[in-house]
Amino acid sequence: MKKRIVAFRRLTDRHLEQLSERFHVDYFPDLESADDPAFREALGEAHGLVGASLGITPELLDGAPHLEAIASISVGYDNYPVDELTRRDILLCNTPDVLTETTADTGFSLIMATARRVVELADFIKRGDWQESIGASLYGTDVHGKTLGMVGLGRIGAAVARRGALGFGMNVLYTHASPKPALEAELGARRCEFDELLESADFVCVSVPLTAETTHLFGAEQFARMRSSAIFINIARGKVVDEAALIAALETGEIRAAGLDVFEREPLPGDSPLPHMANVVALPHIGSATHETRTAMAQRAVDNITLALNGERPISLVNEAAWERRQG
Ligand code: 8YV
Repeated sequence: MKKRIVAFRRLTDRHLEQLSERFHVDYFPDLESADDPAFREALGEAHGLVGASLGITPELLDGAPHLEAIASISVGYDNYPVDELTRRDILLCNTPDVLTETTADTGFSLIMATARRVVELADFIKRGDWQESIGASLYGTDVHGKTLGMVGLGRIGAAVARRGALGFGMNVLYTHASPKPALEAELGARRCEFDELLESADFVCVSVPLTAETTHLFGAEQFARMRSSAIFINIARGKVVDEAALIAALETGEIRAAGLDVFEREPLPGDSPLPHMANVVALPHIGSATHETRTAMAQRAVDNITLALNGERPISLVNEAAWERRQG
């Protein structure tokens, strides 16, 4: 008998076909919440779960007694209770690598767009305000040759740093739990203390996972340490930043600008001032959102769940301990 999978969001017909050849699939393309009764009912029978952006709670897992594996269509897994999954011997898989370059492209777009005021000036021309050559009040600031401070030099952080160092001749400073000698040699990057990075960088780019330690890593004190000419970029998770403190720093000119792909609450509440601020470029969490990369992510999730439910090691496994427990 075929094992049963519950899938939600972001799968194409081709991925669904692949899954259906191997498993019985219940697909919820427009799932709005984990409280959907039909979804809950299907989960009660499911061996596998595939999808993106759904808060998985222990209570939800209580209703999924046969669950063996979850394949998230994301690299981040902050909305999964990893320890709880491991305790229940449920494998958690994610999609690293396939989205690295695309997410770094998004990060660099934000660096360029904020520095050169791309959105503000595009709006200027749309309003019909281009009557004569623009004045100094609308000039931007250079990117090339500046100092890029990478907070986190994992896969995505390294790809942003590579763009900066090799493409734009930027000096790279970084913080990371461990030194990265190969990247230091390749990019001339230098590891430093967080405070030194904040005080010296022209661009501070956040690329860390959301954990208890990184929650509100950026608050009033950190923005105060940054240069008044500094530009803040966040392609990680919104909760790494105390958003009220960021808004205050942008309003008072404590920092120059911000490029944000992620927010404390997503979708961003309609009353947030951020997208309306002239010195902010706000994007709706599009880090990995290209046709090519979202397809590759979905394929990785399909491959992960297929391997996991066949008793083989998935390509990208978050909780190694659950795999070992299942083997033992
Ligand atoms: C996801 C992301 O699409 O992979 C990640 O961690 O941030 C995005 O690429 C998003 O998180 C959906 O869950």
